[in-house]
Amino acid sequence: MSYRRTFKLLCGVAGGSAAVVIAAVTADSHGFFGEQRGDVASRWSRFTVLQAAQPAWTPANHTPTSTGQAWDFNWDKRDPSALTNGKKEKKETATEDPTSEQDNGKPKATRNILLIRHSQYNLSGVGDKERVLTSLGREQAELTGLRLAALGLKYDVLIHSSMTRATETAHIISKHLPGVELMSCDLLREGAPIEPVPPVTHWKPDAVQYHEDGARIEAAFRRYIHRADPKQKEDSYEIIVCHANVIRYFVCRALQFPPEGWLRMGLNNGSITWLTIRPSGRVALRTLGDSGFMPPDKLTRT
Ligand SMILES: *[C@@H]1O[C@H](CO)[C@@H](O)[C@H](O)[C@H]1NC(C)=O
Ligand SMILES: *[C@H]1O[C@H](CO)[C@@H](O)[C@H](O)[C@@H]1NC(C)=O
Repeated sequence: MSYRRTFKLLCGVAGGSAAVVIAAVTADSHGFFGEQRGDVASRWSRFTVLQAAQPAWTPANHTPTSTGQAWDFNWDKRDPSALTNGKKEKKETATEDPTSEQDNGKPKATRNILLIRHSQYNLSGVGDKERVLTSLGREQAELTGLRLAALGLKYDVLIHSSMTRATETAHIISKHLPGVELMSCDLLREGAPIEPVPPVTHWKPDAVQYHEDGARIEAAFRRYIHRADPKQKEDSYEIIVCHANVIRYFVCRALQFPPEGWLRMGLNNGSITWLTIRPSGRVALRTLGDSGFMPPDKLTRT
């Protein structure tokens, strides 16, 4: 249980001592108090401390505060109201026609993007070509393909990064989705999107790598993650098989979270991350790194 959740639990039950005790036990078993688990007496003394602290926790000092950042509805530069603003002003004196081209220019469909992390590959391979899927990786891709098929969605296209591991994963998934067009794309290759905050010591790409990959991965984001075109009549379901860094960066950008936070998330191999983009430009993350459809002994992360 995270600190945040524990905190919420505690806040939600101000005054209810039984629930406070439960929350405190949970917090304690997770080292929340920064101590080893002590004897019963010392635990009870901690509860006393907690309960004594309750009256001070008024809504005024534990309500989360907003950062004040608004949602940018024109994040993909396809917001029709932003596009037609200029025209509208010029046409101010013209008679209002609700069926004008302006109205027809509004997106109506929802886009669903299912981002799949490639499955496990041979890390000892030298260069991309040798980094082929392991036998477990091939099994994972079969499971992901079965899952996508079982979801029964009307997939429009299966796009994959041109790297070997993503291509292999996509081809295995493709067997389970007959008739869905396969496309390869260089923009989706793995890379270093932006220097992560906080920094990590085990992974330190050169500045030039961020400089090159960052622009490319941002280009991939702009190419694939946007609201539907006004001409699109029906909701769409697109599968993109790519890489953990690319997917995490996409999620941050799509949700308008700080992009440098991408490394705070982890994704299992073969997992499904599902973004929904409404015609209004609203974005929802339906699942992040879902791999619950894989038996635990098939799960891998790093
Ligand atoms: C992984 O790649 C290395 C280097 O090419 C190779 O020696 C090794 O046999 C490969 N392992 C597997 C399980 O394929
Ligand atoms: C999935 O794929 C490769 C290695 O096989 C790694 O780069 C990832 O971190 C991830 N994990 C595992 C264990 O496969």
